[in-house]
Amino acid sequence: MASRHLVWADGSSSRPVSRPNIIFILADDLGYGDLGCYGQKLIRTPNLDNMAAGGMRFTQAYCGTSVCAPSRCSLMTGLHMGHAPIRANRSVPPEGQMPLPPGTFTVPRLLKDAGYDTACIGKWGLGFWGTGGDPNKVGFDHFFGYICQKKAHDYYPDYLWRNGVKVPLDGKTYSHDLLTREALDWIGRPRGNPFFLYLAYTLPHPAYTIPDLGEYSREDWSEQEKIYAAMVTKLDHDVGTLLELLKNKGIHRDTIVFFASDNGPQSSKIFNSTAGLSGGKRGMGEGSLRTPMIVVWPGHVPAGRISDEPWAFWDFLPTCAALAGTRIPADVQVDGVSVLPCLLGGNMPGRKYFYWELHEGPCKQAVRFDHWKALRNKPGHPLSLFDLARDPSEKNNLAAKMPDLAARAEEYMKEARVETPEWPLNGNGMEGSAED
Ligand SMILES: [Ca+2]
Repeated sequence: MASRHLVWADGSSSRPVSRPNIIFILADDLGYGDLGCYGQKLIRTPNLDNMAAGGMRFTQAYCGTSVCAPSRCSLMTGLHMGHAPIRANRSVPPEGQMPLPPGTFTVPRLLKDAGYDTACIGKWGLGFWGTGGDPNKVGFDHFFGYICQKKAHDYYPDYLWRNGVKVPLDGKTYSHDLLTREALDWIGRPRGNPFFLYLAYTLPHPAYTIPDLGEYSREDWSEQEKIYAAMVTKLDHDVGTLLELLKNKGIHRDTIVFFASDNGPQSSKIFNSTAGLSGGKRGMGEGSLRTPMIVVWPGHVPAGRISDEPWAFWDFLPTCAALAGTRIPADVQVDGVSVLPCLLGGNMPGRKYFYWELHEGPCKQAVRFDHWKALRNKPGHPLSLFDLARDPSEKNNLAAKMPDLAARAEEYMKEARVETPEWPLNGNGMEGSAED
């Protein structure tokens, strides 16, 4: 780590921040309420609960939107759904999804240019090899996993990809285990630079399948419920393994680790996967958009702190810029702000609003400002307005009672978005094939 410099993080008081390694672990379709530390009673997640105890746990952190590709697009580009180039899941033959446009500025580009070693391991879904969204073109030195998110439904694939080369498999190996092995190997490589690992796990997204039900085999639940619980617990176990490796290598104090999910859960009623919040995958409710968010960095991020300050996936890019002591190029538009001051124990920077949309069927929109949340499931329909401070489950629509706030929300929804030929507000959103 000889090449590290000490830099001052934006907004930090007096402590210099050395350019840490950055790991973002992304779960797939994991609900806000699926972890013990977020109130889960049936599924056991001791490692993530410990992680939260050793760092910060956010109770109002948000995904980019409520399905895979656009949410990940927001995470990688620092853009919310009013500006993001990808605002729905769209398959593109022969394999993969609608690609990031050529030249899109991304987190791996930012960190690569700042001298980081960079890897994406897991599920990509932002463009096939050779397109503008080719992982190796957007700044990742190393890629291993599924280039196509649809292929990621298969946990026993015939192949995965490593840097544009097909890696044939026997079709009998649980792919999650390969992703974990690759991540541990890559972290363990000797290097002189800090590193960024985007570990985009596929658990607990369907297909529901797992080699071993483990501690849930005797539960009086449906087979699918037992598998779902075992998938979440397996994910938890391997997050624990990764954190243990950082400790064993003595680099845990030099590494900031984020854990989140890309969108709300698909079902799993017995588990109360949204912790009582409304909506799930593909919606605009708090249960659709809120993610568990845990951040650890021993000695820097306060241990055991729980924060109800909202922030969102599009803040990750500017936060990485602050962590790496680098600047976002002046010609790059970013919607997020660095949340590093808050992660270091200070205040969360203020902002006007958070904005989401989704183009699968008629365009859905949501906006949050202060503790107010407005959403609309179809263009032209009246919006609903909720007071999240009193009504986090979004049951009591106040739009008629509070027309001034509803009008403000309406104004923000207009202001936040740029109409493009790809993503017209009044389009049907179904051009190409929608998918998970
Ligand atoms: Ca997902």
